[in-house]
Amino acid sequence: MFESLVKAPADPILGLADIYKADERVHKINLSVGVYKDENTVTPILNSVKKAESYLLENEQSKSYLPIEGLATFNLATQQLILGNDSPLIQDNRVKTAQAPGGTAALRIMADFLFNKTKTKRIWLSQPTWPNHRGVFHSAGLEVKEYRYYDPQNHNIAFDALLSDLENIPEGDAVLFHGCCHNPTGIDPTAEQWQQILAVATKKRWLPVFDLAYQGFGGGLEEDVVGVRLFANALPELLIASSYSKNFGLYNERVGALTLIAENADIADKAFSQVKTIIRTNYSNPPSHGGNIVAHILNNPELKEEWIAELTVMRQRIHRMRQLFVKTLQEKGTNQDFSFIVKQNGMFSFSGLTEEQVLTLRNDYGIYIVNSGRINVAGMTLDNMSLLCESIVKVLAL
Ligand code: PLP
Ligand code: TYF
Repeated sequence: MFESLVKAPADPILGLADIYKADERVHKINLSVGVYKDENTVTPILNSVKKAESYLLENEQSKSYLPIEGLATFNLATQQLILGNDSPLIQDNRVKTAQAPGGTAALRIMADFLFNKTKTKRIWLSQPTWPNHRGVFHSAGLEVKEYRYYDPQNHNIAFDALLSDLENIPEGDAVLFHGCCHNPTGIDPTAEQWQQILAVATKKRWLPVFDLAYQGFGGGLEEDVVGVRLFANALPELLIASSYSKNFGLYNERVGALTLIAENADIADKAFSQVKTIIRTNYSNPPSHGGNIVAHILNNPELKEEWIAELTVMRQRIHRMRQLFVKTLQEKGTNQDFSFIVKQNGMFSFSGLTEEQVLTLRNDYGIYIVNSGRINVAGMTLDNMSLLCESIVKVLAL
């Protein structure tokens, strides 16, 4: 039966990691996969995480199953982090959260819930978006369409095109937004633009859903959820898939959450019972370790403060690298204006490099960038910056 299968294409991002690993050049630079790296190109375990882990090692009593929806302390802390400690939505029991194995699984639960339990059969994604979005929603059965998002000429959001596309989306369809740090462009709507998008959602009655994978990597923990909170407080219903992979550095522990907001407590309760049937027939219940780490940190004021400080260090390092990158490109003699890179949010920069230039950088210089021209700024360091910029300037001049 299996002999007729053809090989599936490698993931455009994860596939590059394998090629990078096999590259024997000593000066190779990895700016592809979206993983934070420190000044020594190491993806560190946060001190707050280490402390939570040693606490768990001492105090964990059992490895029995978690509930289908995961740890209650994790789920409440997640709601508070996204919606605010004093959110009336939480007080009114309109919010339900299920701990999930990463943001990806949260997105997949969202997709299965929409397709199997609601009348939504179509979802609209930004053009461009994280490549796995299409796969996840398509696999669940949803028809996947795109709305315009990016203006490559001005390196900015194509706001008029975006609004005009959103105006034409039928009632009942779902529309996915990146809560912050849009992957791959690094460009988010302003608070004013979120207001305008919300006005269209309200008028057209399509369902906004959020992917929040980088809270704390843009402006800060509060700043990065301005859009999500605006929508949550104004609309009767919302779904949010969030991830702790980046902001806690817990990539391989697989820790994320699906949060559902409904019009009242009764609807929330019923809808969430359907979410739980989806989880039950998929992975049954989430892994405990990562969720316990996050819950322990978020519910312990001292550790939470330490985590916020560590998150701030990561965010600020990326911002410094953005500035240094633009400055060094200039020093190496580029005649192009790259100042837009400083204004982008999060780990990524949409550089404007063409696929041909990206391939030349990979083949001739050992510099690994995603084919779309997306650069992981967190892969830059004081040590590799000069070689990186010199190589880019050479390739730009070809
Ligand atoms: N959504 C976006 C936009 C991402 O960039 C990522 C990971 O990079 C995810 C979701 C998935 O996160 P996780 O690793 O928690 O599954
Ligand atoms: O955008 C990135 O670089 C990361 C990498 O299932 C990634 O999202 C790719 C696939 C995946 C998880 C992470």
